[in-house]
Amino acid sequence: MCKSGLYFGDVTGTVSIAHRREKTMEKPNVLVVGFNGVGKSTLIKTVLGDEAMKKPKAASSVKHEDFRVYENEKVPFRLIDTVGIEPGFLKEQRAVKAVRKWSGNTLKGGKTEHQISAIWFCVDKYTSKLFPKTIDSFMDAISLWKDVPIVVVITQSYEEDDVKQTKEIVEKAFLSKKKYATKLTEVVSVIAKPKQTKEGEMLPPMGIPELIELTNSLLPAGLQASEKDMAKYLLSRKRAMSHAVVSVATLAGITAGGIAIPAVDLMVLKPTESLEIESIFKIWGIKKTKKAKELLKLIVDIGTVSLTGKALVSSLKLIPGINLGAASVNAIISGTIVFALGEAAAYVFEQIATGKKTIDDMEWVKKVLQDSLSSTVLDKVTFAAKKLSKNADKTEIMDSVAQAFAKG
Ligand SMILES: Nc1nc2c(ncn2[C@@H]2O[C@H](COP(=O)(O)OP(=O)(O)OP(=O)(O)O)[C@@H](O)[C@H]2O)c(=O)[nH]1
Ligand SMILES: [Mg+2]
Repeated sequence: MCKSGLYFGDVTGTVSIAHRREKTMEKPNVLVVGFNGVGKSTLIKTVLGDEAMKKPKAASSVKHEDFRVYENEKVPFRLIDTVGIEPGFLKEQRAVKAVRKWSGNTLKGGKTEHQISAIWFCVDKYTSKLFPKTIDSFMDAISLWKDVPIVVVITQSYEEDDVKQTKEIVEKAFLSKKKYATKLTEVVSVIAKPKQTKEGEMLPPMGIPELIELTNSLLPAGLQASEKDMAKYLLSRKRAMSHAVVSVATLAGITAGGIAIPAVDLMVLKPTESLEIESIFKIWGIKKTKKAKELLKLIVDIGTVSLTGKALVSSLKLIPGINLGAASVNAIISGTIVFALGEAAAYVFEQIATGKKTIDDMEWVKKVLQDSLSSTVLDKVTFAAKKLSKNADKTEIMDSVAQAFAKG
């Protein structure tokens, strides 16, 4: 089996309970609301995956420019993405009104397919300041759904202090009235997409598996996914999040290494690789013990010593049909190594997190890393180099590297 194939797409071969159930019972819906630009759509994409975003389920009989319903077969709930509030609050009311109509119409007919089972209220550190002023109007808008639990999702939770402050503001607003307080189920914080700060720090996605599990636990008992199905799905999400980190790091590697010198010194990639490995490690939730720190160090060290830019450049020169400048060649090599290392690390962390391997088995770790770096890297570099045109920019280089790995 091709190792890189493990990291693309979802867990296959599972006929999930969610899927089987779908034929007989409609899935509950989770309404996602919040101010303009807080990250609702980004969050939904991370929870359900890219594929689900391509085909929103049509909301029949009402205008649905105001909201979209997304689902994927493995998640036991649908997510309703609304258009966020702009100053003045009118738009939000319109979106929620439209959902209310969609939901209410079928309820009257005795059907439950458009029931709302939970609400995610998204805020970020900026918009939380407006929250105390708008909570009445928001609670009024959702008043149709009386006993529906509300989960406040603090989006783009990069700084601990900001999260704490946001949480306090939100909780205070909910506690201001008893009927609001009883609805607030939990305040969770998430990062839906990796972010690289100006200081070069990398912030990996976080809180997503927890939010999915929490929401599952809020669904009516008969509609919840089983623990086993849930665990499988969360695994696939962690892979997707690791992959997102690998992409961001690869682009950083392409930038750092893409310089016009005869052969890139791969040591320039070390800071990027360290951040990449550390970020992926966080996604997998392995305890940061002394042993784990050794593991991280080992991975980064192997990443920087198993290959040399010089050897790769010379091998590439022997292959006919490649006519690229030095900067492009170095960029491809750098990107490929950061990519390969990240994917291999994600594989290692997954094996450890799922108990298939122990953190003590450093020999195995070395072997996995050396295998993915030594034999395959030249193949991938060659593949990517052949695809590129002479004046390719960073994004094109990134795409060609990603394609080299996607081909298996
Ligand atoms: N790096 C990073 N960027 C994010 C995250 N969440 C949102 N963004 C960015 O913030 C911007 C707004 O995000 P959207 O998901 O479109 O926000 P929205 O709430 O759907 O906005 P409206 O649909 O206009 O109400 C986009 O550029 C996103 O890429 C995150 O967790 N990490
Ligand atoms: Mg949106």
